Amino acid sequence: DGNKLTEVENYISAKYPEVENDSFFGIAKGKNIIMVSMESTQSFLLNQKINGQEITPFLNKFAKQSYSFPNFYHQTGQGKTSDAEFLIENSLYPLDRGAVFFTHPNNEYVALPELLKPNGYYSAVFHANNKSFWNRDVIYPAFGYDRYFHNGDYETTPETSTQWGLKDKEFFKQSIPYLTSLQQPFYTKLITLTNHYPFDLPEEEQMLPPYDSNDQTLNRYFQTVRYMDEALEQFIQDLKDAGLYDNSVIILYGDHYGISENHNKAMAAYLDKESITPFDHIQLQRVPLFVHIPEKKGKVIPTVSGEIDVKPTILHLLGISSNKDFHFGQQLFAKKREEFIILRDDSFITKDLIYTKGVCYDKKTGEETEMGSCTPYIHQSKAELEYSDNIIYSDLLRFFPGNKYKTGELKTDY
Ligand code: GP9
Ligand code: MN
Repeated sequence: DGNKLTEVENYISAKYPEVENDSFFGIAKGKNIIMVSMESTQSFLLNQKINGQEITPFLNKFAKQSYSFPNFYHQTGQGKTSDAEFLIENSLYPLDRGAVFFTHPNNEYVALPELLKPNGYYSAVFHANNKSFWNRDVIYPAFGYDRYFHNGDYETTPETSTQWGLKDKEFFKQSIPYLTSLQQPFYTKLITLTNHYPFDLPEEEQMLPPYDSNDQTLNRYFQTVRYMDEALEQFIQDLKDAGLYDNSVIILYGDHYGISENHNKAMAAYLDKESITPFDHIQLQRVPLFVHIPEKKGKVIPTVSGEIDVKPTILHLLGISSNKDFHFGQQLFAKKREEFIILRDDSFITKDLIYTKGVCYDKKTGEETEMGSCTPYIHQSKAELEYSDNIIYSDLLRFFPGNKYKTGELKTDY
């Protein structure tokens, strides 16, 4: 079985033969990592107005001070938020059905919290919902998390919560004292909740004039997105006040779409299109990714990228060599990236092509193009997803030499 892992490793090194030592390697060595999972946040919201008002004024500002990736795609399946976490911390694909958080929590993983341990990093995750939601309390120890702050650690009243748990403003506020008390350097992840379907928010907390379409879901979505935007603004200010802003890399990412295909009619009207084609649908799967690095001005990096790329990127910034790691993604600052992102439903995106539902599209025009251009990528995406699935189904990372800890050894009492 160890041979099966070697086969995957050979595939990966053939895919990215270039070992690059660009100027970003180690640029944030020893800094804290503060990552925020932005619930259901899609890129189409950025730099847009409704009724003359910006939807995400803070994110738009923050993007300009960060490295931002306008062609970053979510790659999640039915495991939604948990799939995004899985992709980002393991650089493996989630499964094509079910949630890997539930089906394979006892596997050996080489996840970020565990990888950073030998470099002195303490790790913690913050999420004000039941600790067992998505089986998080069972799988986080396998990722190497030292501490999981869950709803038992937060004070919640009916006024400060929605059906999903604590509202984001209160969540961030109560997280700050925990965050400041952690041993540094730390690796942390905060998971927001308010911008979750059905996007409920009391009227007095709605800060945008109501959007007026006949799709109430879309109308409410704009309100909860703006609420999250304000919560993030306050959080970043609190990080500055706590002295954490200047010694932390801050990473904000959208976990997956918020507006499903059931709302294509309203989305088409909003985007001023006749309809949402399968091509448009794929382009709507872009979610924000902002990476703020202390003392760096940042810039827009349009490379085609996805959640699978975040783990190698973090290791790269911290100056940790990639041969200690196992990942399918490619770090985002590489000059020669292979622009090829595979979605969990077999769709893929390259620099020039989009393939979905059996049709090959020219990315520039959105028109159908001859299948021949897509064929080699179709084969490769099938193979790559299968390699990743095999790793999960056969628990192949048991054989990875860089795997320092057995899952059982990492068990922490939360
Ligand atoms: C639940 C939250 C939302 O704890 O992470 O999960 P989702 O439904 O978006 O996967
Ligand atoms: Mn989610």
